[in-house]
Amino acid sequence: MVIKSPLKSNVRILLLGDRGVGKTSIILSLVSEEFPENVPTRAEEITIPADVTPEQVPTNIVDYSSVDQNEDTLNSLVKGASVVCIVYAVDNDDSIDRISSYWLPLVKQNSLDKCCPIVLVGNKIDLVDYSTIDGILQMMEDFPEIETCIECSAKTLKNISEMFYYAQKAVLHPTSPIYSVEDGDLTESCKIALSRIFRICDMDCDGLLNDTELNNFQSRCFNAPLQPQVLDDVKAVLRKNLDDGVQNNCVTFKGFLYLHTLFIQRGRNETTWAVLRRFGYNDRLQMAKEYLFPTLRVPSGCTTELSHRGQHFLTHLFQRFDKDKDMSLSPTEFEEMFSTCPTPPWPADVGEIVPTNEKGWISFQGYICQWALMTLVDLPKTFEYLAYLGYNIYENDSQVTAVQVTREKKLDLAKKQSSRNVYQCNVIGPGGSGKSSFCRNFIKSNVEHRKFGNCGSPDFIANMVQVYGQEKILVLRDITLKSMSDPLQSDEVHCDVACLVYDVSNPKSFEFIARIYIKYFADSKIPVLVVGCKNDLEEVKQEYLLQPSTFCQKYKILPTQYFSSKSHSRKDIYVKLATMAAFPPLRRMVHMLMLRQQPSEWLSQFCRNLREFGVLPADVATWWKAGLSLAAITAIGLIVVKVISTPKVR
Ligand SMILES: Nc1nc2c(ncn2[C@@H]2O[C@H](COP(=O)(O)OP(=O)(O)O)[C@@H](O)[C@H]2O)c(=O)[nH]1
Ligand SMILES: [Mg+2]
Repeated sequence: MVIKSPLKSNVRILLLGDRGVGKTSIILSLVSEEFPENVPTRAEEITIPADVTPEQVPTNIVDYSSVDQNEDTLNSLVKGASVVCIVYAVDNDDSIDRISSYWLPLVKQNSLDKCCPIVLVGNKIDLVDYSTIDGILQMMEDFPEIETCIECSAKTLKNISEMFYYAQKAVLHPTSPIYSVEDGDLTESCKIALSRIFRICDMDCDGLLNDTELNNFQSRCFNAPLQPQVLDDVKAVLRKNLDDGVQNNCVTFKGFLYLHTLFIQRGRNETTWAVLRRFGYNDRLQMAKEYLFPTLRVPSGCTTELSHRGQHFLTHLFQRFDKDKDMSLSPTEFEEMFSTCPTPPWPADVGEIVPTNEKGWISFQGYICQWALMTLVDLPKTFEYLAYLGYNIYENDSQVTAVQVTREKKLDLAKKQSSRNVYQCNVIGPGGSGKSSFCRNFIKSNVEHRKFGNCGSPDFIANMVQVYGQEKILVLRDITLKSMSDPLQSDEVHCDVACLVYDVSNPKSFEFIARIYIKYFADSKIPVLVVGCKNDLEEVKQEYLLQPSTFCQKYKILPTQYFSSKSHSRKDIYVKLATMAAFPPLRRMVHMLMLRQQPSEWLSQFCRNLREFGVLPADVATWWKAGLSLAAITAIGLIVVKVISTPKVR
């Protein structure tokens, strides 16, 4: 799909100028293709259908006559115009003087802030053998709102259709945003936009555009590759006019800017505009909202993740900028990667959120996690940054294809298996229970006892975990309960798996999460894991009617997992959480049975898991080793499931 440039939906051309200069004649000769001998004072408004205009935009042509229209009408005509053609007669100096003394100020007054482009039209060239263009060019320097000028004759039809084409172009491809006639150079914002475009096209990041890159650029902007001869011609022009427009047979940024300056100076604004629009810029050279934020409907109960195309694009982006191939981004590499964005999407120092290397530089894994996290919690930002980074150009499509909306949770539950690749785990517990250390331990390989900085602990932490050989991303959301009666918001409850955290050394800690469990999770389908933190301290009796172990038994949830940030870090808890998220309907770890693996692997994995989670005596594995048939083992497996899943409250 090629994205159409966001052109205007309609062009309104108004002809002004002194009486008798030939406005009405010009309009009528355009329409009838012959010079009208007898003209009315004013032509009726004419609509030219889109398909017969060069730019395929419906165009209205509006005439004005001081004889039958008053000043108020004139003012409102100017306000409604998208471009004004000020007509003068080349044989009438008065009509030329009145351009600057009367017509230009009048247009300026009425076009308020929208800066209506102006085309100067010298009519009746059939009557003289000289040109007025030199004097007009001088006027253009004084009035930047004048887009262009043209001489024509309604009588001989010379330049009549061209004049309307220029007027149309002045609206659709205006000069002033991209080129300053005064400075004879591209405007600053145009240079900034072209610099982003240049960097996106510079695939090998060497600061130059080689033939392949130029060809890709051309194909993407104009849907046709460059002819080899054209490439040579372009470079020849650059070599002739610039010292450093070409380097190692590649086009430099300076050369690239020079080419655009040439296009514009030769009246080919539409070329530069086509490039700018293709890269998302609007008429004010800002990136258009529709381009940055495409609409994607995300029904409730669904989440958003990167699609294969999105992941592929981002992986490739990483490879391009990881110049030293150490699978992490140094501050310089990071800065360069996001140099096409107004600001980086996240700070270079993200070591508190995702995995980094030992220097604190974001690793490839961390980078993917960070994108997954952003796509999960802030989809518009993902769209915005994909656009800045050139996704739409590389993939020739909107950013929507970089994202996939996951299946509704209800369906996941019905199928007893999550289709998601990114799971959100809400880690809920009272302040000081050790939640944040638990979250932090997920991304830190070495156990550090450092306190969080002033900004406190981050709300989200993401890392990859293996769930039965499949790489999944687990996002931990840190939610602090300030008081026992603190209610949870709906988004704090809804997640793929909940982790309720209490402090084993604090007798008042468990009641917080017990209440939360009963109020929000007991009747929900969300799997829950209870984690007792600070396991290195002495466990105390909880001041609650049930002790954690009895509580878990009563509500048929997995036994409490113990964690200490001071001892050897337990990564298996995160795997458990991800596994529970993957197989949500079964609260107990018996959902391991749902795995689709090779029978032998399936069984050994199954046994290992059951033992690990303490639901099977250790010697089951010995039965297996003793050579019991596969079928028998499967039968045992099923019996175990049955026994465990039968409700039995003790
Ligand atoms: N020789 C010549 N006469 C023209 C041309 N265009 C208009 N006229 C004549 O100039 C007079 C005024 O034209 P008109 O269209 O009514 O001017 P308006 O008042 O600006 O609308 C008419 O007599 C036209 O025939 C032209 O290109 N060449
Ligand atoms: Mg007229």
